[in-house]
Amino acid sequence: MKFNRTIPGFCFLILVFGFITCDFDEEQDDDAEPIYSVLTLVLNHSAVNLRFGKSETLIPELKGPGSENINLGSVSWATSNSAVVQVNQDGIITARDRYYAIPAVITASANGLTGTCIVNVVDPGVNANVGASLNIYDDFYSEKYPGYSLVWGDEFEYSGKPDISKWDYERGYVRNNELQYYREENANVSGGRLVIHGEPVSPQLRDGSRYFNYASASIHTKNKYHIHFGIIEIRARIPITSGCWPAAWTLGARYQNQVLGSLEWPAVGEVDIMEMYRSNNVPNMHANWCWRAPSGTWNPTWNAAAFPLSSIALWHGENMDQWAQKFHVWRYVWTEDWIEIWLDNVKLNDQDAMQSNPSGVTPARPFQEPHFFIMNLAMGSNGGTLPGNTDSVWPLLYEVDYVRVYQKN
Ligand SMILES: [Ca+2]
Repeated sequence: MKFNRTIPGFCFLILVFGFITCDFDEEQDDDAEPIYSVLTLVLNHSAVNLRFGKSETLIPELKGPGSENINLGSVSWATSNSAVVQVNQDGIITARDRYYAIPAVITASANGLTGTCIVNVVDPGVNANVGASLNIYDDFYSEKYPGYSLVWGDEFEYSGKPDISKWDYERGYVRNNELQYYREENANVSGGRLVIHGEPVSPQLRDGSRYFNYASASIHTKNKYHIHFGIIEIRARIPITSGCWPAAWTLGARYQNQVLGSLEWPAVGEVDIMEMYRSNNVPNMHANWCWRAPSGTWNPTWNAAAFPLSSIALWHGENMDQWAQKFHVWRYVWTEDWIEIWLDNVKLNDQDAMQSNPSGVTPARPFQEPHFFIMNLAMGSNGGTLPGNTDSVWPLLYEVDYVRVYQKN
């Protein structure tokens, strides 16, 4: 994402609620038969966990008053995401995406009625080693990671400015032709949260030859705390307004670091644990890694995943605005072998931790190196067009309840 990159032209579309069960049953038990007071179209499953490549038949049935006397008629089928789960006109669904998938919603329509089934694609063979060793799939909200201890973090249970023993600031203009001027006053701690607020400013702020109509903040841990394997948890509530670009991410600790020896992006490695911005005015959640491409000092190779926020909200049965009103947990699980990015209890993307840069480039393996952590609210650029200055949406708030880092004992 960062550094004027070109957005990768592909989006992995994805899943994984199924991992939270130990035996990976392919079907969930539906609830006991409810009483239907009105004519209703129901399917034989309201939710299915389906293994990659497998199929299941959905059977529609009318329920409710007089249903026994009504012919169902022809049924038309649709899937919310054909990249994840396909459905044919006989109601047979097939799981198509291997490792990840946002749950797909299958809809049957007949007689002016619709029935739905939520389908999660599961594949317990993929990355099961990580899940088994960390035991994190059984209870997502458990704060206990067997064999791990909390080693660093900020609960933001104080008031004032972010703790300077942990955080530093980016200032002024930094990158990507973004429209905001970064300054300390736009990052504050209150109510148990870090609050980064983005806002229009007048008169303009100036950094060299650049002038800025907006102000925001970016805080980071460079030379304060460097993460080297472990689990990062971030609980946050993010703005999704057009034009905003909230992010929680890492860079190799030697990035332009006068203390450790200055290396450049993307060779140092970048991890986008959380990034939300619009593509074609559709809000997308991104989960990415990048490192250096085979040629060109500044050229990245991306392992990128993007998800329409509307689909993510659907995991919770919500629309985007409802989703954005709540806090959510991003989790970065980084072992010496493998790395995963999770949002709530769904894996968004994963990466081989041994990934190499091209021969002769330092560092040889960017995800074997310590990284520092960054949280910022960018505006414009990839974020798209901002609302007018008099819009009631201001200020844009990026609120962080906590950041926690766990490491193996
Ligand atoms: Ca807190």
